Amino acid sequence: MVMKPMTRVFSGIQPSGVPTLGNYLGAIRNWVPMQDAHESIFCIVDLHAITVWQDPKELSRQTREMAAALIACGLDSKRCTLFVQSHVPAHAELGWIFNCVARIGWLNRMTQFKDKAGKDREAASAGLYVYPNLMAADILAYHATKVPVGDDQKQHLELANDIAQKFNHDYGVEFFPNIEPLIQGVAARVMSLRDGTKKMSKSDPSDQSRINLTDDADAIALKIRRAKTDAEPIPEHMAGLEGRPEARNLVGIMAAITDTLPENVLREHSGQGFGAFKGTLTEALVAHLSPIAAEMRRLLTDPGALDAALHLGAERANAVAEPIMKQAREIIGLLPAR
Ligand code: AQP
Repeated sequence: MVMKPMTRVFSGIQPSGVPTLGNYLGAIRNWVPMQDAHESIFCIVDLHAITVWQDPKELSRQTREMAAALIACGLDSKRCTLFVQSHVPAHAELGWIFNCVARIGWLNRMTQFKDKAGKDREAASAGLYVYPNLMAADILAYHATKVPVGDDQKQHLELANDIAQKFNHDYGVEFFPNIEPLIQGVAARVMSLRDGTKKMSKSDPSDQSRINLTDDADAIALKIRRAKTDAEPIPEHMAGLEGRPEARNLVGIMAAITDTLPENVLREHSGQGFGAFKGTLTEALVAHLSPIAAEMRRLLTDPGALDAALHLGAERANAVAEPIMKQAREIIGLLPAR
């Protein structure tokens, strides 16, 4: 038997809609090779999703759909621990403990809350405000030390480390480890097809703004055809994409989906108009994503099997988290339950 190195990786994704090409290129695709390089824990973070309103029927459907998407993309419940956040009580419990450790001043500095709460901050849920505390708990309940994150999540990881250090300091222990971001190669940040300055999001009200992993070839073709661009042709060099966020985005998607650098895409297509380029991009996307969508459809015909895989994942996750929680309760002085 091959012994895995001890590094424990944790990452999560919200079941707040159908996973998008952005989720795929920016996160899920990078998780697949981690399964063999690390002890990997991947979580469908439904408790995070409800920090904004989720229709109850849709939430449970989307949670299963997310599980199907992750498995269809290559996560294998034999090589990683894949489960739903609310199935493992440690997340909510440690999240509460961290609500009592984190300082309000720290949370006030979180830019994602400001972005997500928008102008009417008073009307945002308290859950959205303490979201980073729950995220810290997600990771630290497993003593995970590596977290694959995009740039937008770095601030939350720093906060998680502040929480871990304050906990250790206040209770005079060396209990929670330091977390390090796991920086991926070329970080793919996929932007909206309707506005190249906004990231592609599964909860964007416009379905035309994103490619869903469930989209068929016709839907992909239509969305790419309608994607915003400009009248200029594909430039020769990256400098020619300055001030052209939509053009840059389509070139970036082409590079990511064909596993090359944007510079190579420009070399191959420079001088071409976006009409022709969009045709080639559609072909590349359909070739890459169709097998994933087909596998998702197949997996979703057997919800019982998906639920069983998630149940097994939750048992495995709980087996790691519960001993850590037991020690955490002792450190804090919570009276053990009989
Ligand atoms: N557009 C994107 N480009 C690259 N990576 C992305 N991720 C999300 N959007 C893009 C990455 O996907 C992982 C899971 O994200 P999440 O579900 O936890 O939350 P999110 O980042 O807020 O993603 P969405 O799709 O925008 O969800 P909603 O609409 O619910 O807010 C993360 O690693 C993230 O970086």
